[in-house]
Amino acid sequence: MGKTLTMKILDSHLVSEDLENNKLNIKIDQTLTQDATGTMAYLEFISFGLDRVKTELSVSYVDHNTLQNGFMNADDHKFLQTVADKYGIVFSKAGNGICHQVNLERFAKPGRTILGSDSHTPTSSGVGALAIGAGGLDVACAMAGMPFSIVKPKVVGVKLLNKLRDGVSAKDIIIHLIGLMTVKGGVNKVIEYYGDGVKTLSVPERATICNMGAELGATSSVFPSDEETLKFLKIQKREEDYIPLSRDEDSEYDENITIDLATLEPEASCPNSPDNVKKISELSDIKVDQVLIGSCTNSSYYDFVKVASILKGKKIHKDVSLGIAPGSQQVLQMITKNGILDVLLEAGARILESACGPCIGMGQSPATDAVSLRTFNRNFYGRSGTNSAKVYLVSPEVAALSAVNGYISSPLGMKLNEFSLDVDYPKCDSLLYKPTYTSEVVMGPNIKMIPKFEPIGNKFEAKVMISLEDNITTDHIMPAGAKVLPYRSNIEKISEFVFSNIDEGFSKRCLENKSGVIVAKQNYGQGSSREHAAIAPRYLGIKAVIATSFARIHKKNLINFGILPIELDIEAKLYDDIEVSFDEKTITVTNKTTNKSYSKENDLTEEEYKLISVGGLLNTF
Ligand code: MIC
Ligand code: SF4
Repeated sequence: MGKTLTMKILDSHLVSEDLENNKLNIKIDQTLTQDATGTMAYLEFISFGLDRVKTELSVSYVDHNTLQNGFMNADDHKFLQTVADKYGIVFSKAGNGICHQVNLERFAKPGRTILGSDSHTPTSSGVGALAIGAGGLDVACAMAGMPFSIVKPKVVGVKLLNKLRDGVSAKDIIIHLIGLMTVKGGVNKVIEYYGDGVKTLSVPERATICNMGAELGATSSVFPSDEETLKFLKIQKREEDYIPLSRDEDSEYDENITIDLATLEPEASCPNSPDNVKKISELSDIKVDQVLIGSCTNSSYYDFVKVASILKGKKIHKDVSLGIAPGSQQVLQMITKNGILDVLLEAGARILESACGPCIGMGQSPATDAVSLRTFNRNFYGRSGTNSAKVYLVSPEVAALSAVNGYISSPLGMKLNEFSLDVDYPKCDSLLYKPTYTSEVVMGPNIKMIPKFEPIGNKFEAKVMISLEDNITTDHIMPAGAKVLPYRSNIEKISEFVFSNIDEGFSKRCLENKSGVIVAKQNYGQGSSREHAAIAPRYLGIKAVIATSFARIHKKNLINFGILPIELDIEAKLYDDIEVSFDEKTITVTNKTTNKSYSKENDLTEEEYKLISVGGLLNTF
């Protein structure tokens, strides 16, 4: 039997295989970081004592926190720039664009492994790379030349048939798939696309699909490298990076899904979860207050061609605020040169910086109870900065048409070809800096070294500090947004905000009790890769998270920082007294308040057990 594309890339990067635990250790060719996770990742890298990175390419982007309200963000940027220069990392300055968009344009290569400290790193898989999101410490280890360990993924083959109809978008393909598979359906799986429909999708469309594969909890997504990939690399003036790559015809998938593109219609992820999917036709009487077009999911030139085709000669509805953030300098230059920017301005759009911006709650928070249509990838509770807002995730086409009409509208059947895709793609390097290995690292006062954590021990007592339901996101655990992001390099300060959107007293309660556990149900820790969602609770004295199941990246982050993830479905309320004891073989959890005991086989690998025993990965260096 032949191989899937996923297994071809994994096999060509295999360093070792842990058959007993079903894990693969793979070589990482390229890494990327962004500012909000990068400061931690580089503090960790520096603590290894190496003099330069050992990857083929590492890139440090500044795109998340560019508000600079106070000295903190700008200090972070300076730190990142000097670290990059000293240790051999390419630096992408604030203003150059969103990490995933720029990485796709400038660096991602077919057949390469890319590890990024951001959950949407798989965007780069749109060119046939295998790009994976991870916590900062895992990326720091990869920069130090260490292999990255993953659960050997199940490969889901998604067969795409036929061609999308006019007005239906790549975004609708992935929203549809998330509706089918749910936000936990992709955990420890790679989603591999194949079939005749693949060749009808350009690289930016494939990147949109791979990007939002993160919302399935998938390890990654992947497309073949074919004629379309070559075309994309040619227009990006890096044809030499092309290699053809595809699955063997006789390869078989662990799971199979077929999507007939010709039958899809525009869809939306409704509040507050990407898998709460409905057809746009079912939502068409909903009045819209805000429309935002951008983010790493939909901010390519390709997207703006569609948007401008809809907005040409039109004005947005008077009750709608339309914000547009081009994904990169390149996209901004192109829409400027090709007349698209004029169309957007004449329609009444507000042009935002090429950065994550409102996607991570950095500005543009909607009004109380407002309906906000966004071309982004996450609509988790509170993420927009307004807890009562209703955020719908939609395609750029739906967003633009709805901005004009003032209510959710379907573009099905609209021909959107007012502007050409066949234009020059400028190579924008003015905000990209190659390392000179000469800088000294500059560390402002808000950048604090990571606290040292003691091991939790093999037997401990703790109180339940919070008891939660299914699908708790890292946005619940460690909110982002304009108020909190400035403290991403300061664990003590950021820990004040843990669970603050849903439980204001959490951090104070933890500090008073000193030893705590978190109890939750399915898919705990879905969403972002931010390791702060593990480090800050650890700082507050959390020793274990007891959940029915965990999201991949977050589980690893917990272990990396010495918190024990226990996969158990237990009944427990706030302040219940819990006793945990574990060895290599068994874990026992006793709820002393209710007198119930739960026991299970310890499913940590030897390596993970060792990390918990010593208090986390940083204590091993
Ligand atoms: C996100 O989309 O939630 C982020 C912000 O990009 C995160 C990273 C972070 O929290 O810094 C992610 O997706 O990993
Ligand atoms: Fe930035 Fe949003 Fe993409 Fe995260 S999802 S990288 S915040 S644009």
